[in-house]
Amino acid sequence: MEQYLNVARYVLEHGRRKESRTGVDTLSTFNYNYEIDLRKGFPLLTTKEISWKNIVIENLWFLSGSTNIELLRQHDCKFWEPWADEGGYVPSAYGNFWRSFPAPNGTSVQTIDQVAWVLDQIKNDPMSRRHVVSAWAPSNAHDSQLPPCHAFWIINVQMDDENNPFLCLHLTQRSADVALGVPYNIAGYAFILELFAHLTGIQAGVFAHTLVDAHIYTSKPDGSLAEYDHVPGLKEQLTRTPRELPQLKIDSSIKSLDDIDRILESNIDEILDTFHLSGYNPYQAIKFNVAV
Ligand code: UFP
Repeated sequence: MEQYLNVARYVLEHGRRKESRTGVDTLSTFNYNYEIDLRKGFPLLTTKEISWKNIVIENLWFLSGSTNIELLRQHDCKFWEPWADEGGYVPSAYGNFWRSFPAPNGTSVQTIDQVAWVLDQIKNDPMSRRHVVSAWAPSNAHDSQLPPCHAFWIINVQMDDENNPFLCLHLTQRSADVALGVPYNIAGYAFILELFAHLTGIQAGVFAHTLVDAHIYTSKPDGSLAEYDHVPGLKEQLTRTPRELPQLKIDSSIKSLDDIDRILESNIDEILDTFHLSGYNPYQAIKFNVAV
């Protein structure tokens, strides 16, 4: 996927050193945008191996609306371990905001299911420009340990040359760790877009990504914290030529959001049969340490 390598190349070239919350410095740039056309294949990075299982499990977990990482633990997905309390609870889990955003006092409902609403709107009023999902709740974000990074997304229907509709998704990501987070964020939202296309019967089209602060973690000028330096691994990745993208096929048994909850009860083989990825032939993984 050239688009990803271009982000990495751009931030390596133009990023300016900035201190970060984690104590590890970054090379940082502002406002990088790109698009990926899902009609050309599923954008799972081929220039290093990415765990498809983790992508599927994390995103199904988001869609389930859960705030407890028990399900991730069952499937050995460790993304949320640093952010969970002893009972496995995470207060900014995306799913809670997607599926049960707190409604203001005095409204007729207590919480708002943004995902169900958007799916319904796409079916009933596809050309609407209001298919928005926000995970940013100031009341939570202002004292959360990890407020949402991929905070705001919009589904939009466009028409192709034959006048057939196709479904697009634009994601605004406030903070983007190019080496570690971004490949998962691309694949995660491509997965959501493919799933929404499947559920609404409109072909999946373009995923567009705005990275507000795109950064690469790096060692201090004196060479310390070198274990968090992502520059060498990214340079290694830039020597690799992207391979053909894999294809995703979602099983016809997935017809509604309820089917997501049902499939999450199944074993991992059944889940990966239902969200079947074929033709994935990546280069070997590259180890990057997370700056927590
Ligand atoms: N980060 C991502 N993608 C994610 C996620 C986190 O890139 O999906 F959850 C990175 C961005 C940043 C850090 O390096 O995690 C969050 O730190 P902060 O809240 O200080 O921006």
